[in-house]
Amino acid sequence: MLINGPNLNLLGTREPETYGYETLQDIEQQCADHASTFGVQLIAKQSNSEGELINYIHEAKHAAQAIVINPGAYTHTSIAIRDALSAVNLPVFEIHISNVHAREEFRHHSYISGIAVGVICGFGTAGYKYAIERASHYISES
Ligand code: CA2
Repeated sequence: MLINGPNLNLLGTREPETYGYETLQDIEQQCADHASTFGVQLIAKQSNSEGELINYIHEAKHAAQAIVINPGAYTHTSIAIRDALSAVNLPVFEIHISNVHAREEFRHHSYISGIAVGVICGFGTAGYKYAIERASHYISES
């Protein structure tokens, strides 16, 4: 399951210097195509609401074998999303479009990284495909 958090529905419409020109729909389609080359089916979700993101994570417990997540700004604030990810006990692949470590200090800490298999950040929207690839390999190896 690919989960995108708040404001990522705006991709491709604003701040292209930071977040690129691709829309979320473009990214979800590319990820679905890429996953299918590994024989993996993608379920893509996005929400601007913390509770809804947590519901998607709960849903993943029975519907998915791995979670690729860009939690947006909740990365830096949400113990609730971290707890939900820990609770479902699925491998988590954290992705950020921008290099959060080269930005404001409040973006340097992630509540998610400590429970993630790995973190991809700073490679623009191309990072999503790599996250899907790693998650697909993880699924086929386990
Ligand atoms: O770099 C990333 O992927 C982030 O997760 C994006 C979040 C930010 O709060 C994190 O620190 C890093 C923000 C997403 C905002 O998305 C927008 C997309 C287009 C236009 C405006 C915002």
